[in-house]
Amino acid sequence: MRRRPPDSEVPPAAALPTPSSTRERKTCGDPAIRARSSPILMERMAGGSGSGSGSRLKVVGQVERVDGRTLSYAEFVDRFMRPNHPVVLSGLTSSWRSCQDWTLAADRRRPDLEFLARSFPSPLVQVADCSSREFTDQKRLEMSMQEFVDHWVGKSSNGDSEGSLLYLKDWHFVKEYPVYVAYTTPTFFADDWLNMYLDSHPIHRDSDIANHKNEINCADYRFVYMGAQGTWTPLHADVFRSYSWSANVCGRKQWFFLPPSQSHFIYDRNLRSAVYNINDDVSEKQFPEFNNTEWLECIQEQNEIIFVPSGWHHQVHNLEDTVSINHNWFNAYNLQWVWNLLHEDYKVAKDYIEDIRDICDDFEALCQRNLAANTGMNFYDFFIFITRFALANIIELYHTHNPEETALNSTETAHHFAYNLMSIHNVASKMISIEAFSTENICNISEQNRSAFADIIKILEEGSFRRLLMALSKAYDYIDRGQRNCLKTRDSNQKGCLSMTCLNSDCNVVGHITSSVREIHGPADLVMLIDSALSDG
Ligand SMILES: O=C(O)CCC(=O)C(=O)O
Repeated sequence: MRRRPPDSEVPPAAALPTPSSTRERKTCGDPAIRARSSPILMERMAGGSGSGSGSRLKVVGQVERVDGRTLSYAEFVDRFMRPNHPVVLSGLTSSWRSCQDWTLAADRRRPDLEFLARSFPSPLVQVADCSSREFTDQKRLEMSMQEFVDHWVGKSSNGDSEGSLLYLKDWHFVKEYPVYVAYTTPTFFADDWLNMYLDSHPIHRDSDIANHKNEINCADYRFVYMGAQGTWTPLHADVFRSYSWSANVCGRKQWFFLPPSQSHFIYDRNLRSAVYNINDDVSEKQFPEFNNTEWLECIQEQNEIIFVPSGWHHQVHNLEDTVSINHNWFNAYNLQWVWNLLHEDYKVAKDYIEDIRDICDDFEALCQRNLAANTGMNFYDFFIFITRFALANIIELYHTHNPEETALNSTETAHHFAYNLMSIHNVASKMISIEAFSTENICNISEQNRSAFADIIKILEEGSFRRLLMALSKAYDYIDRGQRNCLKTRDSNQKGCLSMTCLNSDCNVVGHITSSVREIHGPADLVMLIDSALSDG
């Protein structure tokens, strides 16, 4: 999922209105579950607390289904990832351990809750109470895995949550149980810069932000969700405007999707709050344009995987007891979305405190602190992120241009790296004129931030950067092999001058990079570095 830091962690000066972009949950009222049928025009379920009545949810189509075994990576990019369109993929989970271990041998449609509680006894998991709204999300509780399962099977003696519909969300399963390989990420979703980065880097460098108790600092975006029939997730668009994919290990889900071109219809007049349950009787007075919305629907069956594109609002209902695995991620194809969201949220954060600018010692730093607290990342975090991906892609591109030095021997892979660099170039170009990157503000940024992007040679020598490079190289090797449907089992890291060895003295990649730019002082230098790398190619 897509958690942002809880509001309670936002420093008092940072208390912001909800930005016009949503990543948070919106929820309220009874979970309204529809049957499988999907008529073109569906009655909206009554029973919400709104004042309107008899309005309809207009479902104009179904999400396309494709057998994932017959789809190449290039086709997935061309048909779904680049055009930012949802799809349901089948046939990709047959070898997953979770599909065996986590379901009952006698009935694979049902979760083996005893096995899950016994094998993964997490002391603290996050659980949403689906019948209780708190601000823009469902109320969150923390409990042990055993308590959650006890509640599910009806053994709970806890008066508070008894009878409520509890939904385990955002369980960082891979981080907690790294040795147990529950699933393999399909190649379509392997170009995942967000999780690659978080596996070796903190998202914030600034000590006042990083030391702030913030789960996003030390987490990833790979989750397990578990909920009984009737649990649900309110209308939202995902954190950072990332993509997500979600696979049903068992159970079925109903999804409703709204394309980004219609996002503005779900907001109130002031663009402050958004509809949080499309099954409520949404107040026409409060949300006058909601009636214009046109939805795609999808019933996602067991073992199917859904691709959720960037910026599409969606609401999800578990039609049966369901266990699912889901990741959020971004890469070159949706990097612009992440930047646009940060920029929009930044403007809101800045406007909100504009009246105290004159009495602030460092107004920009306060804006950035608030942006990090509300959106989960600020401009400097993002700039450090793209700088490192630019360097990693330049190194990989260099090696694909020197095939005697590499195991990645594919023109297509070289195109990936060049495309990645162009995407970073586009975003960095937009950052050049931003106030946060003015000479004055760059001079004022913390030493932790500066040292994370300034000295190229130092970055190239860091263990964390080498791990990132290795992860990127592996991901493209995996995609490359998937693309060619090749069953070779070579270990790419033993061949050629790949990530772990590419900084050896006999490899000139460092000289190649630093011949044009030695230090990065802001987005303009990054653009110059990329220009130089692409022109060499
Ligand atoms: O499965 C759910 O309840 C929500 C999943 C979701 O919103 C997502 O994967 O983006």
